[in-house]
Amino acid sequence: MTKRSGRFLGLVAAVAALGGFLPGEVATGAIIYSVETRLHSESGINVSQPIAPFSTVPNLSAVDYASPARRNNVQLQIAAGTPQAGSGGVGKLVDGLWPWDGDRDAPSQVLFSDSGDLAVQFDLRQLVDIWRINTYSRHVSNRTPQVYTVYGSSAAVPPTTNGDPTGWTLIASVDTRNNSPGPPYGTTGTSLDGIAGASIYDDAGGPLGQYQHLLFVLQRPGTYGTFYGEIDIVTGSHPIITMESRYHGDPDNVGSGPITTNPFQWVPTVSNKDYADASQGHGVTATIVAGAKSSGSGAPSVLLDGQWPSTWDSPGQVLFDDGNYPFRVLFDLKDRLSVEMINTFSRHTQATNPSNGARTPQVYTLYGIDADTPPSATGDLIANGWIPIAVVDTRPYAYSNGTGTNLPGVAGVSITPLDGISLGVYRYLLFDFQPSTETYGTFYAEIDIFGTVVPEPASWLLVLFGLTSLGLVALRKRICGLTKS
Ligand SMILES: [Ca+2]
Ligand SMILES: [Ca+2]
Ligand SMILES: [Ca+2]
Repeated sequence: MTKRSGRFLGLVAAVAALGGFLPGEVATGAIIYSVETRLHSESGINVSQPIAPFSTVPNLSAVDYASPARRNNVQLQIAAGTPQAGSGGVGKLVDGLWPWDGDRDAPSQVLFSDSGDLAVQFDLRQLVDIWRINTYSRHVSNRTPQVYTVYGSSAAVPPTTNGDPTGWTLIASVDTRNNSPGPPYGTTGTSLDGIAGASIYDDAGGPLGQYQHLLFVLQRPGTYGTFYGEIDIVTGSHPIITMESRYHGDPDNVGSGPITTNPFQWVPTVSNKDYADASQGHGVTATIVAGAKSSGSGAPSVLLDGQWPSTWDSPGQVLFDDGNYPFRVLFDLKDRLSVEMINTFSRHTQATNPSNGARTPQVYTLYGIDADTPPSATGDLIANGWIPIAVVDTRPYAYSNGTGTNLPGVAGVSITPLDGISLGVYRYLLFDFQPSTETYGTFYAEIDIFGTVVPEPASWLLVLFGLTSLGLVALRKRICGLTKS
């Protein structure tokens, strides 16, 4: 089945689903949602920014379509209801942060109302294929459950601006109180303290629909308003980040010498066939633009040589930095690339002391820009104009017997788009590497960048102009021919 027909069937299914599906019901080709609630008392949850709190709901994102850092100019407004005194503003729904002000009860970091329903409207500024809508809440006791309905409009001007759903298209109704698909979800009813996530999607795999406006009618589950911390609007270019770690010894048995077969189960191994690889001759360069590599480290070109380091401790064959943070590496792709996949690899020796284990985990944020000249790579990258693509942290994805930051071995990360087509068009990519502990830098072995060159917008215009000119010439010839005959 082609992508196009799959998408069409998905839309048909979505339309059919609007007729009478029960919220949360699992059915083929329907718009459904998954929900998870986790207690603050569980391990790993009672922290400021839970890294991977859910198994079926993605963690909240700072790189979704609605994030201001993506520069899509999405506008939010309260359409109906009144936020509670002490509540944060609508901007808290798109700041990419879990609510936290040093406490699990952070009213200024969320949007809520105790006096009635709240209607929040998003103007996406253009028609957008929406693949997922994810919502997040957090409270210390009884303000965690989410009960809401979300509607969409594909019109340039929305049907209403006062929270009335008349004329809007129903997308889904969510109630996290009764749709927790597995343990642990705390107590029943409205006493679900902790954090909750809901993810709305079309289980046929395509977009939920194409909309310019979204209307969320947020209901109070009981006496108290829910503490909404984030709403993510996810499009097809959104990154899916697959992370894996393997150990040099049992049970993973990667070994201490050359790596000749793929050590991973889901991530591809190091490639010399990617667009950026030196062997491909595209002239892609990697340059340290902030910080400095350690004296024993190899040059940034080791990231483009298509090779794993030959042993488990080959500092000259990897790029690393101990303590010169920020440590940032700029890739000049020398062309506008529709980026289809980015894979990053690291390797370090056995765990004879904790520092060794700290050099395999990968912690970085990846940025990009589609411009002839890159913005400044020092200071605040988002303020400079860089667009965040992905936030990576492999530490929670340990191999079977790894713990904490002591994870020696190999780590692989694969960043692919949700729609399987493109992460976006970029001329430059910027890796902002962070240490996995305070002191020791990761041994980066390779960065593979797969993609397809796309023409400058200006050359498209030239091509179109050229075709138009040819068309005019042909037309004139025909007219001339007609007048002559
Ligand atoms: Ca977000
Ligand atoms: Ca937030
Ligand atoms: Ca490569």
